[in-house]
Amino acid sequence: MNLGIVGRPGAGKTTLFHALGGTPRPKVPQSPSDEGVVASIEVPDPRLEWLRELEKPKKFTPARVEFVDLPGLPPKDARGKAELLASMRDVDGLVVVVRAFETDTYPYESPKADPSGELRSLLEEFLLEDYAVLGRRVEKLRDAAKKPSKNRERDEKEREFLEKVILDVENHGLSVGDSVRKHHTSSVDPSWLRSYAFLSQKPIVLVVNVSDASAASAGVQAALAASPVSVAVNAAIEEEIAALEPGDRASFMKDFGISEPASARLIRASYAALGLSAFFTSGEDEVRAWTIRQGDDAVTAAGKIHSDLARGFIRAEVTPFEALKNAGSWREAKAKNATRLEGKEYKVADGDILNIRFAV
Ligand SMILES: Nc1nc2c(ncn2[C@@H]2O[C@H](COP(=O)(O)OP(=O)(O)OP(=O)(O)O)[C@@H](O)[C@H]2O)c(=O)[nH]1
Ligand SMILES: [Mg+2]
Repeated sequence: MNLGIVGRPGAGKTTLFHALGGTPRPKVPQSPSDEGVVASIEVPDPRLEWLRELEKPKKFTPARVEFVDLPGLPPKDARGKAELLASMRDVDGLVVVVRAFETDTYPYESPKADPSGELRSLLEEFLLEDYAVLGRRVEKLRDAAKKPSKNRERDEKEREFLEKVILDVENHGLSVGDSVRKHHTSSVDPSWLRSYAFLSQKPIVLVVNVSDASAASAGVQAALAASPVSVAVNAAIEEEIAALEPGDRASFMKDFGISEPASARLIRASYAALGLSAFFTSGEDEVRAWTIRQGDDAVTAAGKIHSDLARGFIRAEVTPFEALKNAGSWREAKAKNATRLEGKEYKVADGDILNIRFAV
């Protein structure tokens, strides 16, 4: 699962990518598919750190999520723009970066920062792109309907579905994504949706790239409020923090009264926006976070650890992280009956510590 970092040229996407822990891109210009543009980033989790303190394990393995640093989306038609939009359709989620810092070192469209305006124009462009994809597909299905085909029935169903979406977009001002969600029934083949990969269907995490001067401004607050998931980040400062040695990082943050970098919050928000959550396994050999989809059941979770655990699943011993933390130790947790037994269908909650009983 990955998120593409997108936005206008110079909004600070690459700076943010480095701040998240992505390695700097080599000086030579590269194509978006090249190394240095994709990074698998650890999901910082204070709960996992707490378990590390408790167990002092030989191995420590946080969850990871992948970020892709994409080129800036020019506001006007430009060479390569269609390819860029297509590569945005390939990712599972979007981190949309808008600029809320003033500087004269970069050739911006306008020197004045306008984070809300920038967001609005980007979202509008996503809608237009989706609408174009929709139109092209319907056109193709209408052409196909004129010729004999063994897929006729299926094509017809798909065309009817897309025409409903077009009506919603044209008459009710819905985004393609919202309309697709509205009409999503069992008759809608999930493979259609995967192949359209509508931008307005993707989860969005908004990053308002602030400076010290702009951080508390009304313009920034308004931009942050415009998206259900949003984080204010000073990408330039965060990039500096990320470049420090771990020891220096801690003292730097202490000096500035920061308990954790904003990028840590951003990574967690991105992970959750993708519909992911983590359960833990915890012992003296290893403390580890495992990624599942929100709502996955205990057998599915067990299968992440090893297929044998899913195949021979008997019961899951479940200890919610907070219960262990409140107890302070495994011994106390046991005394307080903090661990319960759950069956195959149990929906694993974020932060559950699991021990799978199995037999093969
Ligand atoms: N003052 C300030 N400058 C920043 C900040 N973030 C990025 N910059 C500067 O803005 C310029 C562009 O930053 P990049 O991170 O390369 O922007 P980008 O969005 O990757 O640009 P493209 O890839 O060309 O679209 C660089 O000179 C950065 O140093 C910030 O938070 N504050
Ligand atoms: Mg860049």
